[in-house]
Amino acid sequence: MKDTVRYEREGAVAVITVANPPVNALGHSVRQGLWQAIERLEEDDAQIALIVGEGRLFIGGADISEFGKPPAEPLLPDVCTHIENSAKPVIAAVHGPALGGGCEVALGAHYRLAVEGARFGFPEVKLGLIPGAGGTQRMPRLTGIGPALGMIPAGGSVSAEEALEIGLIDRLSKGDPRAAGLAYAQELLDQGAGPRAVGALPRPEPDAEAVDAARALWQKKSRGEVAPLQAIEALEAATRMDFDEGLREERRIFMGLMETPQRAGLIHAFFNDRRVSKLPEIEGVPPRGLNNVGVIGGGTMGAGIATACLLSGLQVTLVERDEAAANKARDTITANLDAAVKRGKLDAPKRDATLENLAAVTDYAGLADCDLAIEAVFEDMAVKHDVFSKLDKVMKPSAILATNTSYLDVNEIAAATSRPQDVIGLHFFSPAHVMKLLEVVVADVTAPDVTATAFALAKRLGKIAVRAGVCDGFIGNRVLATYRGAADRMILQGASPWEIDEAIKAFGLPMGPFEMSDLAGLDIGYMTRQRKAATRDHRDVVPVWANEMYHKGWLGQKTGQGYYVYEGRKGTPNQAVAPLIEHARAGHTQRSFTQQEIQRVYMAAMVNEAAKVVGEGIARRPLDADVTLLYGYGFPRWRGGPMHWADTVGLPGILEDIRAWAKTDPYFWQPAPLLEKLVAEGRNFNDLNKETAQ
Ligand code: 3H9
Repeated sequence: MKDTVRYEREGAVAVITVANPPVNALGHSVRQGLWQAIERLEEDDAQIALIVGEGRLFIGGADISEFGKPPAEPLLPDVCTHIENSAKPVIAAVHGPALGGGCEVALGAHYRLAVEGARFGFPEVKLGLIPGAGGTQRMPRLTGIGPALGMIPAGGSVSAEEALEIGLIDRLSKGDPRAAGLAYAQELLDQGAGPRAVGALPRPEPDAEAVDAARALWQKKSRGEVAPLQAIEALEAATRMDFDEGLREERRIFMGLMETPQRAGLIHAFFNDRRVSKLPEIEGVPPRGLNNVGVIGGGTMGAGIATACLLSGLQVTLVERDEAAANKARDTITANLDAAVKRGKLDAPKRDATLENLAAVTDYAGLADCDLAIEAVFEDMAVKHDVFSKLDKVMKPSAILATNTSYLDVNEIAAATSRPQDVIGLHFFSPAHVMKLLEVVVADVTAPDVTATAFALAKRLGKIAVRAGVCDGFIGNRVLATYRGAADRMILQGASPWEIDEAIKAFGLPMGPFEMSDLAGLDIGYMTRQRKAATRDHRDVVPVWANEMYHKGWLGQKTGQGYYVYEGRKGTPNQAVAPLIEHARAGHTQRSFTQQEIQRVYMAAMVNEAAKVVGEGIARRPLDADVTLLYGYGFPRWRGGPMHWADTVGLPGILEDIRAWAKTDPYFWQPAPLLEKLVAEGRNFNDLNKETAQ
């Protein structure tokens, strides 16, 4: 077994170092090492112990990759209790993050010191769990229930300074945690300080009002996610149970959550966030240098992209067609940055300094020094060709030329230049400085270092990049078009837009498709239908009622009515839409739909199209589709993503549904060949993820 915990003596102090890179996760060998270190402490003549983490951080938590496997002893709660029961005092000296089980190890110690830059957090709910090694019982004993209710159900964290303020730690220091810890140990020895168990502290005062408020908040916020509410139950238990009983209650809830599909979905999402950028084609390929970014077009999208780049410290040159448009773009960017100041993401002096990195110009010549140009102009191939031929003339030879198109053929755009290998799609989602997803659209001859640079840019911008191939809509919008199509078909068969929205929200999405239309504007959908009109198959369903709504000027939130009538942002169903739908239903057999039926149809359409996207190589792996839907389309993270969800419910059942529906609508319900293949082979999407794992 790896030697992941070291025990060394520094005079009277036993220094216990957790050394399990990259994040000192508390895997089996670390738990065993910590257990043995405490045993050894009892046996030798050291008078006090100091626990530190090696590398960038103290301890990143339990080893998530062990979840779902049979637990191996010693279990983490027992390790923490073992530390707490030590007859000699134990100090935890924390630097960097102490998360989840890492925070719990620190709470098992008798004294806690943190150096500047340390953070204490309980991210367990983000994995569908609650702290399971005493965190819900020890934290409120130190801080009172209030701060614990603020942090644990939210999966939040506090800085070292805040931790000191709320009583989570005893001391704040600077510099090297080992040196600071040794000095603290000497002080404690000089004082003759003994062990001081957090578990021996009195129960925290009950606070029914705070508990009720937290329950109400998380019932509203969690949209079907169970862990935050369960965390509140465990914290409430701390106020009325003795420590040991509270620990058992915490364990009971923790083990119950461990068995849930939500835990599996969230952990799938956790690892996918990291796997999505691991692609053989860019492994070991150094990205090109990136300091100056050009943005062409200063509309909502261009200004958002410029804001995102500025916020990550890049120099930005924005090109608009005239002075007035350039000034307007600057105003939009300033407003975006002001909003960031209001949200506390930026302070005013930093905003002013950031704005100094922006040049808004009217001449493409201003882009000559840029390392990357991102075009965000009108979605029309002729316009794009014009922009790219201008970029080709002015940009330096090593520069990357990117388009933010959301559906146009990137190969065709690249063909307008003399350097198609330097052209790539960077599909941002609106608002571009807020939304986390970036689809990196790799064209036929895009050079690997251009793709590597796109992934490096996403990382710098704090975004999640997904590689996509070229097709209409790439991964996300192509899948969206299909499940939207399924929703329109259900309308013709008798479901109302409001029933569909309710069913989709009950599944866990923040919005249904028709609320989404209202938010985006019905003109967007109308324009897309116009664009596709020439190539549309006669069997495609056209939502004629939506065309009528467009012609009536019911464009959604921006005009005060669409599928809903709005007072502020709150909408109530717009009954005036019903007769338009009724008219469109002529000739279609009507039936009623339950919420489950709506969800089944909608999800099958999503999964089937995503399977086509993977089968055609537009998405490299099922996990790429999962990440896209999670970060760009509000798919509930606790369901892991549509492909993970499909694996959970079983691919044969989904295929069976699709085949049954194909009997009456063979055009829309064409099973994805990949789905058929996987079912025939008795495999699932995750098997495919594993096959492509490196
Ligand atoms: C828990 O503690 C439960 C307990 O209450 C009770 C138990 C009984 N385990 O993110 P990075 C991997 S629940 C296993 O890129 P960074 C990660 O996959 C746990 N592996 O680094 C990646 O692998 P690869 C509560 C983990 O510097 C590599 O480490 N804790 C774990 O950007 C580097 O990760 C959490 O939820 C883990 N716990 O950020 C903390 N963590 O290189 C989760 C990471 O093969 N972790 N890996 O792709 C984090 O938030 C960040 O990793 C951290 C470092 C902030 C620590």
